[in-house]
Amino acid sequence: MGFNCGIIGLPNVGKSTIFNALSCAGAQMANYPFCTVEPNKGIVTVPDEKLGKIAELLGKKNPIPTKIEFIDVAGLVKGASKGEGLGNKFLGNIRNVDALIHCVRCFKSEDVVHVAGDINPIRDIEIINTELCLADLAILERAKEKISKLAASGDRNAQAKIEILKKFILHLNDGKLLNCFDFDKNEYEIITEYGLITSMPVLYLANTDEENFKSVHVNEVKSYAEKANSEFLPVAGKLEEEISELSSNERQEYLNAMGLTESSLVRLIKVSYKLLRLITYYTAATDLQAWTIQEGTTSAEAAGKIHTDFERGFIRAEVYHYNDLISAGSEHKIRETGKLRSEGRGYVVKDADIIRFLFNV
Ligand SMILES: Nc1nc2c(ncn2[C@@H]2O[C@H](COP(=O)(O)OP(=O)(O)O)[C@@H](O)[C@H]2O)c(=O)[nH]1
Ligand SMILES: [Mg+2]
Repeated sequence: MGFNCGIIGLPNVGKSTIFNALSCAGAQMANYPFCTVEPNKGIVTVPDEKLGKIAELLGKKNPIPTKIEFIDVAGLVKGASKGEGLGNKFLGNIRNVDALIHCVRCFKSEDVVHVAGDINPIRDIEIINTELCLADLAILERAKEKISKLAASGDRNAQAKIEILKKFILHLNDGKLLNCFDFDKNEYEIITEYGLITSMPVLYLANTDEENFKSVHVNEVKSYAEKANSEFLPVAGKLEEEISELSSNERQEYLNAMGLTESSLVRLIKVSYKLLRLITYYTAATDLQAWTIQEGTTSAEAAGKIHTDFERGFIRAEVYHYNDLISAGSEHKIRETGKLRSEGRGYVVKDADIIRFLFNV
């Protein structure tokens, strides 16, 4: 299972343009194929320089990279949480994603109508965030209502849960997203149970024309993201869409001329990785394969990502690090120099660990 990001924002801010740029760029780069599974859903291979190196040193053919899914969610409008537009359906769609890419319009264009009249990124962000808060509030109020009888009858669990729900409600009523709430373990369980949208990490993507990368509007989005402890990325959506349609030589020339070393596709994936606190580990017992997990995942949990049996029957993990492989030059040398470690189920997996799971089923 990979990770997925929903692209949200008001109508006409460039969501589909960016999705198209991603899918075209991916379709053209043999190394990072993008596969459109539904008109608004695409899966892209995560660029990974280490994978090729490992394949070379371990003598593995056709390594399997890890993937991220992007979903172009149709435009949210004011009142979406009350079912305006196609509101509820789309809010339902984004409950299942791991992170949100909030596309904000910073470009001016006489030809493209702005639903709220003029260019005002902070107002736009707040329209969307208010809808997301209202949608979560509705869920929390309903949840509270549902267990209130039980709590009134003296049920300790229900009472504790209601206290947590109330804290979340207070936080949201303050106009703040739950992703800046400092959860403890019990609170986190409730977040997961209800799939609360505002608890997801957000990347604010300022969509602008290339000459306006440092404009006042883009800077407003940047400071907003900083204050919200969120990631920020400026993208020239329309230009990227045009670039993605060029041949690969022309595209490289274009990027060079713009002083960019990598396409927005690669940048967006890298920022999404950071946003989601994702790391990659590798297995090579048969095929060489990259796996995506969140920081802090233990070896038994990581094994469970491959197969639930692996977690249940976990015995131990044989681990070495990518850097050790690079300096040793082969797995044989790794063993010889004692760099191969044996780790138990509680070992916290590091980025670029190469792991062999031993299990018993
Ligand atoms: N000038 C300019 N136009 C853009 C940019 N991004 C998107 N557009 C245009 O804005 C219109 C709406 O874009 P679209 O991606 O369909 O918006 P969506 O409703 O958010 O999916 C299209 O005509 C795009 O070509 C941009 O960065 N600059
Ligand atoms: Mg669209």
